[in-house]
Formats: sequence, structure tokens, C-alpha cells
Amino acid sequence: MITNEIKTAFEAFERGGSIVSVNQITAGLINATYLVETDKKEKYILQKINTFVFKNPDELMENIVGVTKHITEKIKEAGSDYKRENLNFLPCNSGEYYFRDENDGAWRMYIYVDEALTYNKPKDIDTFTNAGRSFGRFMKLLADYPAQTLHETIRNFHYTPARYENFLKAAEADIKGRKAVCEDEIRFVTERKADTHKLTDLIAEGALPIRVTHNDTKLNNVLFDIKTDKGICVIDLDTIMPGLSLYDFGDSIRSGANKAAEDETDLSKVGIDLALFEAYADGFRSETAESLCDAEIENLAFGAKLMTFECGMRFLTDYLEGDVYFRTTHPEHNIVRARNQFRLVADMEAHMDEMNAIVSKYKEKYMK
Ligand code: GN1
Ligand code: MG
Repeated sequence: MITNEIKTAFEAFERGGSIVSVNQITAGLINATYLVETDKKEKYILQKINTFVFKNPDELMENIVGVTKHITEKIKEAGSDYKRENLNFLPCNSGEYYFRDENDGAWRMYIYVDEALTYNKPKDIDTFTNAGRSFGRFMKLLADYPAQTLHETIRNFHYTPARYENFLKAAEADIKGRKAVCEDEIRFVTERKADTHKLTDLIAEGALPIRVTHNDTKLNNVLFDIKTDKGICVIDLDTIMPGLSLYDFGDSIRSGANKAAEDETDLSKVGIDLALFEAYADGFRSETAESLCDAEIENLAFGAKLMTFECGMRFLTDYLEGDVYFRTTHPEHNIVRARNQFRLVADMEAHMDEMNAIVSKYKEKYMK
């Protein structure tokens, strides 16, 4: 629907032409995303930034513009098509890369990548290998980007010990009176307290390198080519921050190698698909063969478990706090998601040896 606020925001980017259609894309859980088509047959993605989640759009866009420009240079050097293999953000009439409307809404716009699609579930094994390649390549393209210049767009985003503290506070406050129905889930989390600081301890010891990472590597954050089914580029760049390779590997496994969707209610369908785990490990390692150190490789499988655990804990926290963060479609949505993620964690624990064996296999294949 072409609302006045969408029209005003679009016009701030001075692309000329008038809007002929607007379609909302609801795959993401955070921002409001619209595909806008004009009478000049141009297509754009117009996004209203969720400023409850991303409190500082200036810093957010500074990160994104810096990183996408860097990637564009790399793609140009390689003689490839940066208009397709990267997101191209547009400045608005003030020269800034986002527009503030009169109600304090923050909007940004980039050129729509045509003939592309996203998957919520891998279509087949190859799709997921290609997703691994795409996120691996993304990390590689940013290997020489100065991580210390990036703003922390969400504080402590994957700092799991802080997520754990927030969870404890939410359970303690129990402002919605929901604690009684999730005692089992609360126990599941507290029993795994030791896991929450395993990676941060390794960072403190200097054993794991800090890299520029995407941090939200859901399968549906990769654009695939309609014709070739190869990954074109990665999207949803809001959480690019200094991080661990294990976060990027781990969140992809969490979201794409689950046998079921993250909000499947029938928990008997939930579990780790080892063939998909292997496919992703192969794709990711093929692009990171040169860069990952032994301590990273040794923790890839654990990273998958930790990202799943952390996400489940975040869903549970949001449920306890009254669904203020993630987009939900019904009151039980967050607790359903939390139960689903914890089932996946338990299944990964049962298959940890197999997951580690797969990682070792690809360690040999991509030996430096
Ligand atoms: C959110 O925006 P989207 O839907 O790609 C969330 C991720 C969660 C994911 C769970 C900024 O990702 O961290 O893993 O939902 N993004 C943010 O589906 O919090
Ligand atoms: Mg997304």
C-alpha cells in the first residue's frame, strides 16, 4: 500500500519517478521493509529502521556505508558486478544515507537486486553450501577492514554472558506473570551457564581473533540468483560489528540446518540436519581456508550450539518481557521459538561428536 509516510520517505531520496507499487517484505523480524517500484520501472528497497533496536541510525549507516564501499572496491578490482554483488545504498537530499521523517522515523533506501530470491529453508544441499560460501566470502572481503572503526550498533550483541544476565533479570522481574509457564526453559538455560562464557574467555586469553563479522547470518539474509541458485550477496547489514567467525558460522547453522523452521511447534520435527551442517561447513571453509586459525576451527561446532542457545535465551527473555523486541504474530510466538531453539541445542549436544568430526574432515580438505 502506498501510504503517505512511504511516499514522503521515498521522495526524500530524489530518484525521480513516482511510485506505482509498494509491497512489504516480512521475512525479517526487526525493520519494516518495502519493495518500491516506480513508473520508470526502477525498483528499490525502502526500509524503516527499527530505532527501538538500533538507537543510533547515524552510527548504523556509517558502518554500513563504510563496509559496502569497501566491498564495492574489492568487487571492482576483481572485475565483477558491484551493482549486483553488493548492496548499493543511496544518499537522500540532505546528503546523509538515511532520512528522518517528521515523526522521527528513520528511513534508508538501496537499489533492489533483481532476479534474486531468499530462502527460509534450504531448497537443497547445494543451496546451503552456497550460503556458506556467501558468508565466508563476506568475511574474506572484509578481512582488511579496520574493525576498530566500526560502531557497536547493538551493545553486547553476541556477548553471551550479558545476554544471560539480561535473561536472569527478566525472569526475576517477571513483569508479565509468564514465568510459571516457562520453568523448564528457565532451568534449561541456567543449567548451561558455563557455556555462556566459553568463547568470551577464549577472547580474553587472546586465543580467538576479533574480525569484522555480519552477526546475523540467517539463511534468509543471503540473496540467491534465480537462474543459477548461487549466492549473489549478503543483506541485512545492521549488525556488522567486530565479532567472531564462530558467530557467523554458528548463526547460519542455527537458522539453516534446523530440520524445522525456528517457530515450528511440533518439537519432534526439530533437530540438527548433519548433511546440511556438512554442506555449510564445506562452503564456509572453502572461502575461509586461508584465514581461520586452529582455535576457531576447533570451536565451530560449539559456536553453532552457542548461537542457538543464545537465540533461544533471547526469545525467552523477550517472552518474559512482553514481546517488545522480536516481531511476533501471536502471544505464544516467542516461547514457541525458545522451546524450538532449546530442542535444537539438546539435539546438537547429542550429536556434538559427529559435528566435530565433520569440521575435522574439512580442516584436512582446506589445509593451509
Ligand atoms: C533477527 O532481522 P532478522 O530477522 O534477520 C535478529 C537476529 C535473530 C533473528 C532470529 C538485529 O534477525 O539476531 O537471530 O531475528 N536480529 C537482530 O530469527 O536482533
Ligand atoms: Mg534479515
